[in-house]
Amino acid sequence: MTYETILTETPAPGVGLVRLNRPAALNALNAQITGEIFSALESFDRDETIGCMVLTGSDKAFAAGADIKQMREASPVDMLTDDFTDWRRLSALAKPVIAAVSGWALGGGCEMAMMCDMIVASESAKFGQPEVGIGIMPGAGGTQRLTRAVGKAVAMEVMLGSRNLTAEEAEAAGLVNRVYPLDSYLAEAVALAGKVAALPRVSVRLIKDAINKAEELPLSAGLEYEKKSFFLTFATEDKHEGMAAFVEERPAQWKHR
Ligand code: CO8
Repeated sequence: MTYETILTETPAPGVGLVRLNRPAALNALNAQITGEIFSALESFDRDETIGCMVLTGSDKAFAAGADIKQMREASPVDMLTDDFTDWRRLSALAKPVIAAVSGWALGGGCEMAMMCDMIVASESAKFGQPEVGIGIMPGAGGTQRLTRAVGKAVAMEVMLGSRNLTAEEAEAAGLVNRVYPLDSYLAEAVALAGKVAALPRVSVRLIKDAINKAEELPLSAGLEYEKKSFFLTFATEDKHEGMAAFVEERPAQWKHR
């Protein structure tokens, strides 16, 4: 498939990388770019050679938010019916996605990073939800995911106090996994994705799913959900291989089945 606003590559074994490529608009998000991002990630998700994805932008901007120039004339019905506002396709991916964020991650850009499973940031990354400044509010999870990640006090300040979180602050607040210098953050994100891709994929998939359920379920239901998934891992070939390899003191050869 040919894309116009993103680039795709496989920079390491098992790793699929999607790079936003609208530099003139600081990777502002519209229907075309989000559609292409979702399609490319879904295609890696279906690809048996891929075990983990990386979503990145440029050093200057992961994404500076939804495209304000295109939203300017939009009606509520336009927003409701436009594919651009349905980001469930990103949350529905079975394989983990690591956001490699540098520069601006604002509005929908911050929300897209938070929809990923881990965030690796460069020291120059800035996370913010400035929608109130253009007379709207976050609409793709900002009030919910940022609040869960960093707590009410910081979330209020970000959304109502025009405060952007630096990479260091975002890491301290629990929004970001790791911060690296500008010249190495992407390589580090790819290396992390490579490590995840080398793990037995049925377990990886079930773990991702169960952790995401922890955001939504009460503890007793979450524990029950986890236990059922745990039992399911005992049906995999990789469970037999992993335990045999441990006992025989040799590296496991995963079949991802
Ligand atoms: N939309 C459209 N164009 C943009 C955007 C954007 N969000 N951000 C930057 N651009 C454009 C600029 O207009 C400029 O274009 P041009 O060269 O043609 O004038 C170019 O990118 C470079 O930008 P700047 O010259 O402004 O660069 P600076 O380095 O001076 O500033 C900033 C960088 C601070 C990032 C600044 O561009 C800015 O404030 N951008 C807007 C940030 C913003 O408000 N984001 C939130 C948008 S609203 C949103 O994301 C809602 C999401 C809802 C999702 C809903 C799903 C249900």
